[in-house]
Amino acid sequence: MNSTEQPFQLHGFDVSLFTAKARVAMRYKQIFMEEKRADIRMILKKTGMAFIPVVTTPEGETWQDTSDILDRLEARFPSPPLYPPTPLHRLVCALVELYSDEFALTPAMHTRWGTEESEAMTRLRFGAMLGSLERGNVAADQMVALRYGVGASPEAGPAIDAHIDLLLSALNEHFETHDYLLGARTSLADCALMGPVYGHFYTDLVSRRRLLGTAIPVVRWIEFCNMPGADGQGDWFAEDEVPDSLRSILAVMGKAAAPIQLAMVEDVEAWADENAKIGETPPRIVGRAKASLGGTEISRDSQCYSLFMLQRVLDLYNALDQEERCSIDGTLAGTGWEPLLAYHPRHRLKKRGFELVFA
Ligand SMILES: N[C@@H](CCC(=O)N[C@@H](CS)C(=O)NCC(=O)O)C(=O)O
Repeated sequence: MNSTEQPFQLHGFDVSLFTAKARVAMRYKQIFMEEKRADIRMILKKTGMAFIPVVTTPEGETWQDTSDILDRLEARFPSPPLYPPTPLHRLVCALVELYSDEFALTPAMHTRWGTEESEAMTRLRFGAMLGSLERGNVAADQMVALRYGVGASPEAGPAIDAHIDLLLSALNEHFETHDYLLGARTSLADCALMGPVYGHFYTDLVSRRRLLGTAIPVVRWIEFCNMPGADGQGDWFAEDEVPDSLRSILAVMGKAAAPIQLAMVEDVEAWADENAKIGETPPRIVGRAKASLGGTEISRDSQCYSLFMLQRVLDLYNALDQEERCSIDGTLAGTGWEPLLAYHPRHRLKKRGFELVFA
C-alpha cells in the first residue's frame, strides 16, 4: 500500500445484516478500505437494484451480493484465507451461509420488529442514520412490510424466540472453548453468521440485552470477528474434525432451516416448470411456502434467490467423490440437513451481471 492507493469502499449500514457479513471478511483480510453510509440512489444506478451492501474497488468495479463479494475477495486476497481447504469444512461454511443468509432473516426480522420496544428504538435509530425521523419512519415502514415476507409474524414469535434460545445456547457452548466456528481462525462461516447475530441480534435493543445477559461467549466471538486484530490467528480444526459443539450448532440450524428452505425451493421449481425461459430473469417472489418450526407453522415468500443459494451448497456436495460424500453424510447424520443435500433441482439459475437468470 502507498499513499496514492485508493481504498476499497464498503457501502452499507451498521444495522444491515449483509453489511456485517462483508465487513468481517474485509477486516479479517486487512484490506485497505473505508466504509461509506449507503447512498441507495448511487447503488440503484450502479446495480439496477436497491440491495446493500455494495463494494466498489479502486479500479471502479462494483460488486454486489455478499456471497459473490466474498468469493471475489477470496480470489483477489487469498491470504489470509476465509475458505478452508477440506471438503467437509467448505460444506460446513456453505451450510452456515445458507442458514444465515436465508433462514436467519426470520429471527433477524423478529428481533428488530417483534417487540414494541425494539421497533421504537429502531425507528429512532433509522431516523438518526438517515437524517430525519420522517425518513427513518419511511424506511422502517418498508422493513416492517418485509418482516411478514420472511415469516416473522407475531403468531410465530414464541417459536422464533425458542429457536434463538437454542441457537445461542449451542453457540455459547462452542465459544466457551473455541474462538471461531471452525476453530482458531475466522472463516466464511463466521462472516455469514455475524450477519444475523451481530447485524440484528446485537444491534436490536431487546435481543442485545439477551446476549449481554445470557450469552457472553457469543459476545466475545462478536468482538473477535469485528476486531480481528493484527496479531495473527491460529488454525482451523484439523482435517475433517467437527467437534460435538459445532455439530450441535449445525443441528440447531439444519432442523430449523431445511424444511422451509426446501418448501421455498419446491415452489420455485413448480413455478419454473411452467414458466422458466433460459436467459430470462424470474420474478423475485413466486409463491408462499409453509413449514414447521418447532411445531409452529411458519410461512414465507418463496424467492427465486433461495434456489440460487441452495445451488451453492449442492455444487460443493455433488462435486465430492463417493468416499468423501459418505464421510460427510456420516458427520451430518441427524442434523436435519440431509433432505436438502439429497435434493436434485430440475432448474438452474445463474448470474448475468447482477441479475439472476435461468441457465
Ligand atoms: N443476497 C444479498 C442480499 C442483500 C440484502 O438483502 N440486503 C438487505 C439489507 S441487509 C436489503 O438491501 N434489503 C432490501 C430488500 O430486501 O428489498 C447479499 O448477500 O448481499
